[in-house]
Amino acid sequence: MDLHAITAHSALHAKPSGLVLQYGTAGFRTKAEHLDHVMYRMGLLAVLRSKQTKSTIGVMVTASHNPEEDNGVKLVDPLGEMLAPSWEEHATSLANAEEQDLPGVLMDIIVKAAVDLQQDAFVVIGRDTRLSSEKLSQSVIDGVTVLEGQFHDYGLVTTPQLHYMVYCRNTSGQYGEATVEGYYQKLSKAFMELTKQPFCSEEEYRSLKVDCANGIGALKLKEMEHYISQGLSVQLFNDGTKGKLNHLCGADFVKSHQKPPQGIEMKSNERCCSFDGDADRIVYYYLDVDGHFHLIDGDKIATLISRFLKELLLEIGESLNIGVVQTAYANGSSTRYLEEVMKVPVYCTKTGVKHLHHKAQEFDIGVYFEANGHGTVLFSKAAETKIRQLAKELEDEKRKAAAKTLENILDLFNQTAGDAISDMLVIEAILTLKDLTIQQWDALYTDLPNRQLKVKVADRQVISTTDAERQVVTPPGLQEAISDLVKKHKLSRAFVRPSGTEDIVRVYAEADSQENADSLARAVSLAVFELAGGVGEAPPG
Ligand code: G16
Repeated sequence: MDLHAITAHSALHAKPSGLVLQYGTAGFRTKAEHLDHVMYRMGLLAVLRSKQTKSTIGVMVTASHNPEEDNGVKLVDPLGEMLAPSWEEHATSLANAEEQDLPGVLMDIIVKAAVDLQQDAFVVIGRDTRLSSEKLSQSVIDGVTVLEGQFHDYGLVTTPQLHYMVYCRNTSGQYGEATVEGYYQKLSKAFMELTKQPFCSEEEYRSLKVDCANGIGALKLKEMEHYISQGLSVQLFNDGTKGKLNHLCGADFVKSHQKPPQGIEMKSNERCCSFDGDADRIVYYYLDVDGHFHLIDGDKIATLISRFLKELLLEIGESLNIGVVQTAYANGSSTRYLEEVMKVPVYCTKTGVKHLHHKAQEFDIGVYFEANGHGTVLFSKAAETKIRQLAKELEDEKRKAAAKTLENILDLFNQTAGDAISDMLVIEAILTLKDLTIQQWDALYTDLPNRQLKVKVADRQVISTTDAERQVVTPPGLQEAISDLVKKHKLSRAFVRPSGTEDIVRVYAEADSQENADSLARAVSLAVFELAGGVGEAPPG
């Protein structure tokens, strides 16, 4: 390891003195102009992680749902999952080391993590469509090469595509071929198998309107379109040709504002969906005949999928256990429906797919979705083997067909991370197979009215939480204030937490009517502003 070269190159990616950043919910995120040093250093760190795990590691340059001016970076671990928590700490200390301390901090990580420097390293890199992403990914490459790591730059890919590449490479292609083409082929093969099955109804030609948030999802869906066109016709909106990334469109906008994105033409009862900026989230929606907007979020996606999987298992006559993982944002009605009607166990974790993913690994089939549309389904190795065996060996034709369907669903999910394209195809396949309209899906249960707001405070870290973020610990008095406000409404619930991707505090409230949910959210926002050091104009209480 050439410490001299490391410091010399670091000077070209100098850290703004005093700047402190945290590896947050999904890596580092802030204004793009503050991230050059972080990118270089994450290149260095990826090489160390690769040497330590003797595996390919991924580095994705994206700020996903954040505004165009932001950017970010996250590391992808060997099985395509998020970086291990102990390495998040290394990432934070490396990103925050002042220039002169960089060699020392690097050596410290090497010793603590027992990295064998003689080992080879391989890093794969991807980026989203932000203007800043290309230059920042060059800085990652600089970090990788100065530590003599080898790399492959996939260029423009969705975040879940990069996760997929990492997993493919570390399983010697068993999970799929580690190319964008291989990704399209794997998914489209499973999708076409599912939608051509003889027990599909003679449905009208299936078409779907997709809002691509003016992001990478548009490019990739265009590339994929012809692979799936026999089963699904997609019409793309906000494809990046004119609008701004995530601006008044995309899954995060639609979910948090509970209204359609700009730039999409919606007729009543048409199925529409939105991706987010790096295509790892998806939400569905439609307008009813009276012009009312209906949002079908991650909770309802999880419900549709778990119901379908349960029914399939029943048909096959196999008792694999299914668990559903949600966060505090899950609508109370969804949790009740899953537990009481569907009788599936539901668990709540902290926000961030890394937490949900981890919990979902405890089941034969772990379904996890955040309400914002970020999620997937994990099948344990044993469950996968069993399903493939049943699909091959069952003699009863009906049971065998159900097992084959389950096998294709398993192949259609991106099991490394939430993936808007993969989730969309799973949902479309389920709706086709069950002959369900979007209205019938929506009618599974009725969401409790809810509202999400953001509050700006001087330092969002003054808020700490417990109980999967449902209770505030600090600052003193805030939880009591929230609990008192919640008591004023029926069927109500509220919580606050510091965002791990934006410099704000998030407020969530639900209640028996939209008016009450709105008024509770506003009152809680005011309490946050007053007790947690709000800045700027106070929110209307
Ligand atoms: C990221 C995470 C999600 C999380 C979201 C919001 O999404 O991957 O798990 O729900 O941020 O996090 P927070 O509330 O902490 O800001 P994305 O799509 O932006 O990568």
